[in-house]
Amino acid sequence: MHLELTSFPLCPFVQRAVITLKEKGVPFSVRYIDLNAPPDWFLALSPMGKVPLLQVDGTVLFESAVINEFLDETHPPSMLPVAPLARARARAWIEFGSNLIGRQYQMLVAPEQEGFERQQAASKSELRFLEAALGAGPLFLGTGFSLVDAAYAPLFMRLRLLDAAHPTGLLDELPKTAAWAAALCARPAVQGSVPEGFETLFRERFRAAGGWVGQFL
Ligand SMILES: N[C@@H](CCC(=O)N[C@@H](CS)C(=O)NCC(=O)O)C(=O)O
Repeated sequence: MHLELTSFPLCPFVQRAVITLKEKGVPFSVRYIDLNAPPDWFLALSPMGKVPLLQVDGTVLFESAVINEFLDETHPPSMLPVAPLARARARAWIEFGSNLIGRQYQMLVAPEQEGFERQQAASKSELRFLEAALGAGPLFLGTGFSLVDAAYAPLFMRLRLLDAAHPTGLLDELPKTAAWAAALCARPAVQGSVPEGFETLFRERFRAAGGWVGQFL
């Protein structure tokens, strides 16, 4: 099976798929595009004009959660629980993580401090739900790496960069979430899931985006 991922270097949703591929040790190739000037071949292939795309022997898959479930089903052992209820719960928290990634992006590009703080407050409320959902750790479902972990690692990696520049306090008083974030950021597959120079690219992009927080990056 030939797997070709289409990526934008800073995209957290692409990173979810890369983490899953690396955790499973599955070979794949990547081609990067510039989302500010997407090539015609990409626009012709991507139904929503978004990355990630995963071409599987030429068939196009899109949506990070769908891509990750496909990778999981085709490369056992599974990173999702077997029992339907536990499986559905894991999927629900993956979707919740997508929403948090969206809020993080809104924090990074909010033109005014007030908009930044509004997203920060909303993120904090949502993270409290996550804290309540976490077990004994160190990972979301315990000791085994799951697709929930793959879904949140990009969020926490970016939060670290943001916190180093302008402390958000988002993980303060959320000890389980903070420990989970640290465990994810320490994993080799997570560290190896971004292209070289990622931190610099991240800072440059969001400085250039003109958001209020960009001045600290
Ligand atoms: N729900 C999608 C979100 C993917 C997404 O938003 N990708 C962004 C880059 S991080 C994108 O391609 N944006 C281009 C656009 O919206 O035009 C997923 O989980 O794959």
